[in-house]
Amino acid sequence: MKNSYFLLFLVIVFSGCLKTTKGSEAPRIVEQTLKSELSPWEEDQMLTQLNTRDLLRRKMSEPLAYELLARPNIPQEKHRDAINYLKDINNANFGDEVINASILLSERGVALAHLGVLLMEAEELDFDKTWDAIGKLYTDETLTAYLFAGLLLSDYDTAKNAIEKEEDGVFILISSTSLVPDGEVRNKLTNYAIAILSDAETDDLDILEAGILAMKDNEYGLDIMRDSLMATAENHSSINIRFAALEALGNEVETIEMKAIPVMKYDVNSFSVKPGQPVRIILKNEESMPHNVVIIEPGSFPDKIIEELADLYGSADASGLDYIPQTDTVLFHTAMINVDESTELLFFAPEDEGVYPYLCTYPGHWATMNGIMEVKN
Ligand SMILES: [Cu+2]
Repeated sequence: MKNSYFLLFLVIVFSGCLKTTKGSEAPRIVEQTLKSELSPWEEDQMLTQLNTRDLLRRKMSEPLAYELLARPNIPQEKHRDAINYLKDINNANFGDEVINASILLSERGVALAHLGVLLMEAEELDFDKTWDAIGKLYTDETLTAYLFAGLLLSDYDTAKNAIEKEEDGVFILISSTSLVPDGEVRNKLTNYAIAILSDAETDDLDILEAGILAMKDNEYGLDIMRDSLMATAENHSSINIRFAALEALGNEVETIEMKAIPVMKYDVNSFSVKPGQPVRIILKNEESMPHNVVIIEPGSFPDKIIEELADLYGSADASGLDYIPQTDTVLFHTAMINVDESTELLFFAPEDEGVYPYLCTYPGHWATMNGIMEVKN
């Protein structure tokens, strides 16, 4: 009995709510119908449907400014115009406005790296506001990196101290180097990265990679880093890092793009490299079965490798080993990849000149899937 009283009470309250809502909304609807212009919401909808050319022809307005900023593939000066317009109507400064727009547009789920580029033009960013924005926009990694870079540009010491306290602080600081425009702050960051990278004890792959990347477009940093990069290229335990260091030094890595194609064939049946040369093989599987590329000792194709494969195929762990014989015959090999997958193999070519055969070791494939890598000066 008590329950039904309560229900009745709810019904009365609820219908009361309905009435109030209706009452308060009715005049607004009339107001909008009377206006001949589009409502901001209607204008938004209309703008999102316009192609870029038509968009660029329109007179600037608040909705147009946001629509321009939401599209990465328009000229940067248009993005700048949009920020300047918003900055004037909101009475804010340029940097604040880039941050405001970023937060607003992040709700649309678009990548906003192009706004990060604009951020580098701001004279000064407010520390707390920017730090707060980093917390809100952290899922957009590139934009976040720019926000950190913007903080460093505004107040290097304060920003550096704050960033160093973060878990990935060193990584963030080094990554920022390539984002910051040339100048005093970029030099400071470069020196910071050099100090970290020259430290023999640094073996954090992410930091090394970020550092090498930071130096890539930075002649000043590259000059100073040359020795240190060379040592990295020669000695690092990760071949990825060694290759990254070599590429940062401008050394040529020989890249071979190879496809597995129907029926059980490679599209590349021979290539040549220099002794000791860094080689990258990119294998794409456009065939209908799993495939790999296995480079073997000169003279071991076909008899020796076929014998080793026959032994392997009979063993229980053959597929677990990706059909790679665990012998000295095998020099380098890619992973076994499935249909539509691709993989990358990095290695330094043997120092000895010669003809090095390669083949696919998936059972039954060697006869049609083979080729030669010639090593010669
Ligand atoms: Cu195969």
